[in-house]
Amino acid sequence: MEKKKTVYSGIQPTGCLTLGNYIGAIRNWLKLQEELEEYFCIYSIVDLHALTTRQNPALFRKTALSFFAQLLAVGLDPEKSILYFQSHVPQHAELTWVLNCFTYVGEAGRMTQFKEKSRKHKDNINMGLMSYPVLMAADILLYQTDLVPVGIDQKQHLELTRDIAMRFNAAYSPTFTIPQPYIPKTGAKICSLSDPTAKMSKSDPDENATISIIDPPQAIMNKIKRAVTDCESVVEYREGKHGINNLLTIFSAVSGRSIEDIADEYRNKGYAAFKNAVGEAVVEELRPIRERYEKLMADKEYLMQVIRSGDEKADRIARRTLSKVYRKIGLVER
Ligand code: ATP
Ligand code: LTN
Repeated sequence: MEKKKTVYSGIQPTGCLTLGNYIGAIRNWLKLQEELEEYFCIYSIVDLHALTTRQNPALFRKTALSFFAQLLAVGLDPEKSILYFQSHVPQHAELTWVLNCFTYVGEAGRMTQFKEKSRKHKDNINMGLMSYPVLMAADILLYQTDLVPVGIDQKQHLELTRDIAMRFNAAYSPTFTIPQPYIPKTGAKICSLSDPTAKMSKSDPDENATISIIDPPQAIMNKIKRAVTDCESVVEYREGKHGINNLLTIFSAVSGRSIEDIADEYRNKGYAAFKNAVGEAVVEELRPIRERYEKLMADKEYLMQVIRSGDEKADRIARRTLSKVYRKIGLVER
């Protein structure tokens, strides 16, 4: 039998998981997790990455724990996958330092995300922002990862990871597995409800723009009712109808029905009836998730136990890779 492929991905614990994260990323994580014969999945809450922007400590701590519960609630299973906090495995920060020494300033400075974030946060262009993709490389390489499920926006970071890994392997001897991106063809992009030309993003300060997977049913219905559309009244998927296209995409993703099928049913029923149906479909998809989430949050002891167990499993693998790296570069054994 062929060796299982190691799958690794991470998500920053900022805000709540949105419908966009869920449809575009996490459902894909779940699919991979279920293919136990083929894949061994490791998913990380990358809290160190979130430090590149200033966080309120009390809120950050609370959000990160809630985030962990949300990931369990959507179906990530600690019996099947490793689920852990990046900051609890110190090897991430340690390997980042070594890999920083194998990354050129020019390369890091060319990253699109770095350039965009520098433009957006002119008052806080910190070293962490520049080293962000190197920490991501450390995440991936510590676990000898084969496949990295990410959105297209992270592809450039993955290419940098591969370059760093190949550079290291060439300078010493094969140490790191060279990872491949795994970008799902079908992963729909969900847009903001307030500005359907922009993507739905969990750090968006406009509450009406995003649906969190733990929003109460009434809030979901209201947000969808208020979603920005156009001034026509025909429900169809067409160039320029960003708001309606987005709602059709959401409806299709949560119901499993095709966009054409939905458009056929609602074409001439008016936007109000259509929005109502979208809202109900989203509420039904998210209801069991929210119920599981509430149960989990009421049992902190269980949560902490699951976290510790994930941390330990991750630590064991990370430790092996880091000691190999330290040996190869010639650090004195301790
Ligand atoms: P932030 O606002 O903190 O940047 P985000 O909501 O944009 O967060 P990320 O943490 O950047 O999300 O991404 C987590 C995962 O969710 C990635 O794999 C990304 O491709 C996916 N994702 C994020 N937003 C969307 C969206 N609107 N539609 C589909 N997938 C998305
Ligand atoms: N940078 C990624 C999150 C991330 C990640 C990773 C993804 C951090 N480390 C390792 C895959 C593998 C993002 O912004 N989506």
